[in-house]
Amino acid sequence: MKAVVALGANLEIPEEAIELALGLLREATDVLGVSSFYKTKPVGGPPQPDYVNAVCILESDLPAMDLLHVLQGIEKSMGRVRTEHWGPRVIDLDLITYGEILSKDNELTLPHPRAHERAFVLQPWLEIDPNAHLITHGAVSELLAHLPAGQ
Ligand code: A4P
Ligand code: MG
Repeated sequence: MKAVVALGANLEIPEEAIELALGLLREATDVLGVSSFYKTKPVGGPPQPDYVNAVCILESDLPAMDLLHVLQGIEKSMGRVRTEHWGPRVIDLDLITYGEILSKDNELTLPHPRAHERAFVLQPWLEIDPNAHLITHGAVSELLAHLPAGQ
């Protein structure tokens, strides 16, 4: 099944953190495509450095929860320490969609509950899949066109 994974980093050298996370993802799954890296202003949270964001599309046979655990394992191996909600991070890996799975579980909500309102996810996703759509909210191109500034 195809998964869309969003990567974000805003500590140390963010581009290197994203490259490293992509390398680790390639060891665990079949990465089909990677967007450019986007420099973005932080959305929410405390004052913090700008982010680098990217999106990749991968193919995996893992059950959804196992794929989430792969992402969390990579975060952990890269030294992610969870302190403040929406605070700065060495690396953040979010599962945006996985096939057509719908889940309202707090541990794994699919599609990701905030993806539809975040330019730093939608823009790189659209770059690598012009037909991208969110089963809950529709075409990514439309969502992006109607986002308020600063998201
Ligand atoms: N969780 C539930 N669903 C998912 C999912 N689809 N993918 C749970 C990943 N995790 C999911 O995540 C908190 C909990 O969400 C986990 O226990 C997991 O089981 P976290 O990564 O520990 O915490 P977080 O990232 O601080 O929270 P969250 O809610 O993922 O934050 P967001 O919404 O991802 O926002 N600004 C810019 N420019 N770029 C960014 O990348 N990122 C954030 C984080 C804020 N502002 C940003 C950026
Ligand atoms: Mg996260």
